[in-house]
Amino acid sequence: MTFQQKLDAIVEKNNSLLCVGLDPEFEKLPGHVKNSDAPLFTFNKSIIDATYDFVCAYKPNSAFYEAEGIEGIQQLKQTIDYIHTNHPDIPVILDAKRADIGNTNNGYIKFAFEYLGADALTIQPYPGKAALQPFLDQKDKGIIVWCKTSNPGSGEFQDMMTNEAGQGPATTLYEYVAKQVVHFWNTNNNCLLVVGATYPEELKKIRKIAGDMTFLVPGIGAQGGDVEKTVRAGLNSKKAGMIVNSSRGIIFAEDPRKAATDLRDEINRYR
Ligand code: OMP
Repeated sequence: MTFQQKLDAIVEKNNSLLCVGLDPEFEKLPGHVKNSDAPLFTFNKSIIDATYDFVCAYKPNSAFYEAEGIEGIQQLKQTIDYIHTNHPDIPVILDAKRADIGNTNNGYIKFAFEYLGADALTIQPYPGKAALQPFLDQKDKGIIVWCKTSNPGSGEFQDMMTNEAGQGPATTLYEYVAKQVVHFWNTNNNCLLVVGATYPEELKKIRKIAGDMTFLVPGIGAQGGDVEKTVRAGLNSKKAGMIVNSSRGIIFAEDPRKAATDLRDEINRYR
């Protein structure tokens, strides 16, 4: 089963485009959790147990686990194993934003897919298709390419005008990335694009380029993205095609189950 097939099935089953980001920043964990044997995993387990019937994916961001050294990595694996064992129909996106020269990428692939068992991985486009081919060759995995990111300074490079290497009219770099991925990188039908919820106008433009391709859309919740504008701008022709991520807005809410239900339902209102 491919990542997209797994995603489509759970979107339907849970009637959800919501992805909960498992970003357990140690300093923010409740005191009793901090003192437990495996604090990151203990915290994640409580979030997963509270939200599994309202999500279409979980997205652990590797940074919060790497920060805790070897024990953090072990708990990242424990978290992914827990999801696969207890909720095998929910895909796990490893958010690690990898990319390097060709053979080095094989190390990232082994870590993300063989060791951790992730279903999808975020990557950077900067090295170009030829270098990133080892990722693109992972037919059953989701390869999620950074296109227009949610951060306030994302325009520094991404909004630069380019003339597509002299081949066409000037366009922004993020649109060029979208076109390359859609037309040349996606030969295995396993590519997705990252588009920040904080840029609904750009999201609309990228949707026009990308047809029905699925987008990972972070920036709802703590980063202030507008749910209605985001959903209306990003849906594909099947009223889906988005994995809408919220991390801090759900996991550090007073009642994560209610926060997840409310956001799932709010997203569905605009579908
Ligand atoms: P919250 O702001 O807490 O909802 O977390 C957002 C998550 O999505 C973090 O793990 C970010 O690293 C990630 N993210 C963005 O916030 N913006 C982007 O443009 C891309 C990502 C990502 O690739 O997931």
